[in-house]
Order: sequence, then structure tokens, then C-alpha cells
Amino acid sequence: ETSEWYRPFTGKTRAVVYGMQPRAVQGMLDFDFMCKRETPSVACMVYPFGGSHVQKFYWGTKETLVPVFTTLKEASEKFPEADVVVNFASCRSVFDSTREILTYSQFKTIAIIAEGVPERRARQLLHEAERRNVLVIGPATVGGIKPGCFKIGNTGGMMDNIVASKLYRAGSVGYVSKSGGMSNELNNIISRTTDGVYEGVAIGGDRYPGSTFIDHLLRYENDPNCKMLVLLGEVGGVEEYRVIEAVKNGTIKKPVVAWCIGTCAKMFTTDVQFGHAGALANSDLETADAKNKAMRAAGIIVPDTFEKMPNSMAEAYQKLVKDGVIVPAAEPEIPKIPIDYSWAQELGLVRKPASFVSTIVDDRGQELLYAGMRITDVFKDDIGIGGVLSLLWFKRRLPDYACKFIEMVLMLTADHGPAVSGAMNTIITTRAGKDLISSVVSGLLTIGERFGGALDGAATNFARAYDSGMTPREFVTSMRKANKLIPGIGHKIKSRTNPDMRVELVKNFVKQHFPSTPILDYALAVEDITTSKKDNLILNVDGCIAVSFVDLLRDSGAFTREEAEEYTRIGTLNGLFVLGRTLGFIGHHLDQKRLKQGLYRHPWDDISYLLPSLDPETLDPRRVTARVNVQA
Ligand code: Q5B
Repeated sequence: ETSEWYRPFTGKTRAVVYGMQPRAVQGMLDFDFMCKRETPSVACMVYPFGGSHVQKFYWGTKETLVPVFTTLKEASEKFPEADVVVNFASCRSVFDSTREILTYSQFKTIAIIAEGVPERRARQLLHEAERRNVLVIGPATVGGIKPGCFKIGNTGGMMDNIVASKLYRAGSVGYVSKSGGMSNELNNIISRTTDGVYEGVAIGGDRYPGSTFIDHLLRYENDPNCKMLVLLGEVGGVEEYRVIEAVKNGTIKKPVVAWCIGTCAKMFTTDVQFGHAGALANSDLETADAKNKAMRAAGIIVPDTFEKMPNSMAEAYQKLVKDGVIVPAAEPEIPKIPIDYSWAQELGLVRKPASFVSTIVDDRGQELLYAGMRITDVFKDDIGIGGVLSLLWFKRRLPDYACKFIEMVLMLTADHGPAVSGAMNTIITTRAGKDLISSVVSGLLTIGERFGGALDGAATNFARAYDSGMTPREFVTSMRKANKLIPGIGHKIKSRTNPDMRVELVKNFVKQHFPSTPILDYALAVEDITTSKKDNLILNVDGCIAVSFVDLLRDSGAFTREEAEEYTRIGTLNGLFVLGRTLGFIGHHLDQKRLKQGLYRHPWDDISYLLPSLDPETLDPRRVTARVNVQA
């Protein structure tokens, strides 16, 4: 199809979308693809914020990039062939943006989507557009659709609706309506009763639309490819009379099927304002009944009720077919429309194995769930940090004494001074100018078998020894024979004579609250043996927490035996120290920052430098080998 004054949209039309409307743009591109257009109808977008960039869209199943410019000038320079603007600017900014669009002579058609444009402003725009011979569709409209060619923004709804109404290929019926919603109904009726829509425009429900019924019907009348006209008017305004006039004076010769909505207004005792701003009869002339009567009198095909409109359309269409005006074309293959994965999933059409499985938290619903417990209930029930940890680590609520125990562990492992490996690392990293996360992580990385991370090892070794029926002495001997240190035994500064009060606190609490403490008792018996050899070989804080936790896992009734073993195996217990000590590391980092401590350099006199001698023979392995060979 060629581009003519009466044909603003063809299969080659390119448009600028004004405003950031990715869904509408995707809808336009999907429509284009379905219509087998060669190029996407959206040339570019204009959005004043965020800088010029490109946005990714689907073109069928593949992806394509649509440029976004911050100015209309740039868009016009880059795409001089674009002659349509779909203006999504809000009612606040639509006046200025449309006025600017009108200054570019390349734009011949402007669709204005915004609702609530002040009537005075709308009339100013209308006047300016007329002066410049620009077709304005809207305001307050979804726009329009030209099957097989071009779709304005969100017109036609979802793709399945567009397929159902056969809007992917041209028919012979041109329609104009006020309402965007009703234009969808027309798409449906026309597709069922005729060979389909040639073009459809919703002019919008305002009192001063940019173009009116007659503007579009005259285009259709002049377009040889459009054979039959449909008008869906409504109560309010006198625009239908201009159509009546055109039919009467022979300007419109093609058959027109029409109906004016709002006939029920007479059932009300007062004036009725329908949904549209313009849908109010200001005189008898403007009532739907009066307009339907006048249209009928002028020779327009007007059914008795809206429900009978499909019959009227079918009859008018069949007559055109019989007269040879319309030769129904063979139906093309129904295009396959790729649907977005998320939508297909919502419809239950696709399934795929998830790449990730998560069983502890769900953030998708209205409320965040910790292991199924609403975050509001977490606070209502005041479950504390111990309760939250039990939900997130064990996916269950633990008894109160267990939650209290967890909190106690976190509190007493929170810090043990700046001299321990982890705190020292954190401090040095902070003093090297690093950020909180780097400093804390460098501290955490020291946690392991020797420092702070002996819990898992202690739990495993003591439990295994106990379960195997070894006496504490046999256990100590077996570890010595295997040349292994017992995890959870020994401390750098604490000893029997200088007891670690943290260990005392744990022991007392556990003895008082836990149902039974066999592994703790076993570890204390081991301690008796190790401390008899050396005073500092006490059951240390790691060891005491670990064996107590094994007793909790095994005997609290909250876990099966398998679960208890698994939690010991997968690093849960070291997690307690990691979590607790993170409190301290953050404290050390903040402390150093507060004190504005400079870069740390360790003094030479505190490092014993023991290097190899400068004798080249001992440094170079080849010389040593050569000498050995000579001797041989
Ligand atoms: N001996 C903790 O060693 C330490 C023995 C042992 C049998 C043992 C050492 C050890 C196991 C790991 C462990 C957690 C390195 C400690 C913690 C958090 C902290 C830290 C803080 C905080 C201490 C002297 C003699 C030798 C050894 C023998 C030593 N340990 N025998 N089993 N476990 N423990 N770590 O004092 O015959 O003379 O050659 O590795 O549980 O990290 O505050 O500092 O809150 O931040 O340097 O509390 O015990 O002793 O290595 O010189 O050994 O005792 O074989 O025997 P020491 P060493 P011998 S809590």
C-alpha cells in the first residue's frame, strides 16, 4: 500500500514513541512481527531522563534494540522517515510535548494517549494541528489499529485477542469509535461478521478530540481498499450529524453501519454523564436516540439495538460480496505468536526445572516468610534472634531454652579482644584503608581449625568417641597416637587456674536447661585428663559450645538423629562462632575508623629475619648439581 493523505498508516510506517512505555512498545513490535512487517514500527523512543541509551525488546523470538533519545530533535535527525508520534506524555506535560512535536514537519500523525487534558489546551493543540495539516488522534484514547500494518500503543489488547480478531491481516471494514474499550468489541464483531477490519480508530471520549468521526470516515471513503464503514457514536456532541450530512450530500457513498450508544439515558430522570468527558447530552439533538433516528433517516444502516449490530454488519457485508465489491481473500496462516515466558508460566503453559531451589525464605508474596512464618508474626510472637536463627538455619521453631542458648552463644562469642587472629586481621585491614566488608571478611577468613572454627571438629570427634564406647582416656590416647590435636581442647591464655568464664556460663546454662548432656559430660571427662597433663588444655569455648549443641540436636526432641548428624556435618556449629564474632569484627573496624588509625607496619625488631647465606653455591641449585657430578 502507498502512503496517501487518506492513509496515514502503511506497512512501512515508522513511529517515535514519546515516553518510557516498554510494554506498549513490545506490544507494537509483537504486532509488527505477527503482521510480517520487515522493520519494527517503533523507530525509537524519546524520554528526557536518564540519558540516551538503547532498550532491549523482542522481535519474534529474537531480541532487538530500540534507541531511546532524550530529545525529539535527536529522534527526528536519526529517523527522518518516522512520520507518526505516539505521545504517552501525562496530562501535565502533553500540551508542551505535543506543541513541540508539531514544530517538526516530518510528523504527520500524532496519537495522544493522556486522559484529563484540559479542554482549552486540547482546543489549542487541535487548532495548531489543523494549521499544520497534522492528523491528531486523541487525547484520552488507546489510538487505533491498521491490521497488517501498524498498531498505536496498547490498542487491541493482548496478542491472543489480536489473533482472535484476525487483526494480523487487512479486511475491508473501516471503523471509528469514541471508546477504546468498545473498539475492541468492534474488532471482535467485525472479524466475525465480515472479512475483518481494514482500519479502526478510537478518537477518544473528550469533548474536543483532535480528529472526529468524519475525519476518519472521509479517509476510509477515499481509500479504495476500504469497502464498508462502521461508526460507533455515543450520547453527547453533534459529530454524528456531520457524518449524516456527508452521507446525505453524497460525500460518503460507501455503506455505513452505525449505532449511537447511550440510548438508556432516557430511563433516567436527570441528565446522565456517562464515562467519557463528552458523553453528556446538552440538548435533545445530542441524545443517542435522536442521533440514531437521524442517521437511519439519512440512509445509514442503523440497527434497532446495539445487540443487532452484528446482523446489520453481516447483511451489509454479504451484499458487498454479492455485488462483487468485496472478493473475500484466502485466509493466511494464523501467525504463531511467541508469548513471554512469564505470561506462559502464569497461564500454566510451560514448565522448566528451576536452576535454584530454596526452602527457607519466600519474599514473593505480600509478606516476607521466614520458613513459612510471616515477618509480622516473627515480631508479634517476639521470637528474638534465636527464634529467627532457628527458622532460617533449621526451618523450625526451637524450644525457648534452645533459642536462649543460641542467643547466649552469639553474645559470648561476639568478641575476645583485639589480640586474637581474626580481630587483628580486621584491624590491620581497616588500617590499610579498606572498607567494612573487606575488613570484616579478612577477619572471618582466619576462622578455622585453630581459631574459632574448632566447633565442627569438636562436635564430630567427641560424639564419635562417645558413640563408639571409648573411654575418655582411650580417646585422648588414640588422638595422641594419630598425632592429632583434640579440637575444642586447649587455649592460648585460659587454663584451669585462669578459667574462661564464657565456658563456665555455657556449662551452667546447659546443665540447668538441657534435658540431658551426655556429650558435654564426656568432653568434661576428657578435659580432666588433658588438664592433668597441661593446665591450658581445657575444654575451650569452641569445644564447650560444640558438645552442648550436639546434646541439643540429639536430645531436644526437635531433630531426628539423622538431622542431628547432618547439621553437625554441614558446618552449622562453626556458623555460630562466625555469626557471633562478626559482631566483634564490625566493632573493631568501626573502632579503628573512629580512632583514625593510620596504615600499620609491623616493626622489624619483632620479626626474626633468617635468610639463606649469600654464598652463590647454596643459592643456585645448578652449581650444587655440577659439583656433585664432578665429584662422581
Ligand atoms: N596440645 C588452642 O595451643 C591451641 C592440644 C594438645 C591435645 C589439643 C591448641 C589447639 C585445638 C584447636 C582449638 C580453638 C592453638 C581455641 C578459640 C577462640 C578464642 C581464641 C582466644 C576466642 C592452643 C602445647 C602442648 C603440646 C600440644 C598439646 C595443645 N593443644 N593436645 N589436644 N587440642 N587446640 N581451637 O597453647 O607435648 O608439649 O608437644 O590447637 O580448639 O580459638 O581467645 O585466643 O574467643 O577468640 O599454643 O577463645 O590447643 O599450645 O600448640 O603449644 O601445645 O599441648 O601437643 O604438647 P597452645 P601448643 P607437647 S578457642
